[in-house]
Amino acid sequence: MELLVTGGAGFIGANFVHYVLGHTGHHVTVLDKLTYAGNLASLEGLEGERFRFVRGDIADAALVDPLVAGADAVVHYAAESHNDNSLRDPRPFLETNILGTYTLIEAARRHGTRFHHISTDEVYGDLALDEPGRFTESTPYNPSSPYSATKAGSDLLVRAWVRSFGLAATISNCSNNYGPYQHVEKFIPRQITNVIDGVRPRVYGQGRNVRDWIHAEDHSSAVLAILERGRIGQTYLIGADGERDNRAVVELVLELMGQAPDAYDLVADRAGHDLRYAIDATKLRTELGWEPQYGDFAAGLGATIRWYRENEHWWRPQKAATEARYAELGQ
Ligand code: NAD
Ligand code: TDX
Repeated sequence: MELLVTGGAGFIGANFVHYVLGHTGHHVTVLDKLTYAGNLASLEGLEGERFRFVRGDIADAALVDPLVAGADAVVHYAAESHNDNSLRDPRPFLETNILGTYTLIEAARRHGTRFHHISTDEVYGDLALDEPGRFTESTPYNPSSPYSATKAGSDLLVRAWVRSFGLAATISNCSNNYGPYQHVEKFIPRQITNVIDGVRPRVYGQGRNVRDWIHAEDHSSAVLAILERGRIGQTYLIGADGERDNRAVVELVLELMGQAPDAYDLVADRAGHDLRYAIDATKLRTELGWEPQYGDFAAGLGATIRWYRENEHWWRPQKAATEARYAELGQ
């Protein structure tokens, strides 16, 4: 297959590109605007017969149209992805997540191109800490932040294009990813790189918020399974039973990096901070036979810490500016 991967210079998109080139014979074209979050270094050395990179905006219809026409399938990762940024300036989230997705599905509809839309569990809002249930494909949408509201909007556009225009699309909603190539604005890489810099990790509020962690490579294998074997028009939730609160995660980072487990600070909370996300991935597991490979979180986190230690040239250019933005918010 000829795959058009949007946002392939970002964290999860880059992991997917490496995964596809390593595990299949598919060809990949990445379309990425290279915003502050995109990093060509994540795709270094891939240029060749099976891979090419195109710089551009997914909301640019004239650029998008021939790329979608030439692809057998579009895998749509490109997004503004950081909740904290969406609280400060929501506009780019509407432009990329809503108008960008609209531009892509219009092109896919014109050319009859298979479309897979990448989304998040945050579209479902949050759960109470003691709630026994988890998110399923039939949980009602209830997003909390400008980021998750625009992701929810993009999901609903894709669903409408399936129903109204017969778009050959699938959707996946995944839980929090960790692994190599993640921007230092995000929780786990921020704390790893803080410790490398001799700075104490910073945890929002009381640190009792729960996230359901999955390794980015397990996300990639799930997306590939849905792309190759998923039923058109269906949504699949992706998660690997990795619920942990933020304190537990940061304490494990500190322990794995040889620091005292209480060597972190509690700082100002995020506005509207979702309490807990949790995914029930039964449909993906039973229908498509998908299984995660990174069952051991401590081992996956240890490998991620090693990656950040060994790839300082990759993250160092973003670190100071990212911390300066957080400092303005007291975070
Ligand atoms: P990221 O911020 O690391 O990467 C986003 C990429 O999209 C960047 O390379 C950026 O340059 C590109 N981009 C942004 N706007 C663009 C535009 N207008 N045109 C073209 N390219 C543009 O994000 P990520 O964490 O890798 O997330 C990727 C996708 O996965 C997003 O759709 C996100 O909602 C979803 N997701 C993320 C997580 C997570 O834990 N990070 C979990 C579930 C779902
Ligand atoms: O310094 C920090 N301290 C802290 O306590 C940061 C950056 C975050 N946090 C908390 C907030 C969250 O409870 O850690 C948790 C994870 O934060 P983020 O890495 O910002 O992720 P989150 O807001 O959960 O959203 C992520 O998962 C779902 C991705 O950024 C989204 O793109 C994805 O949709």
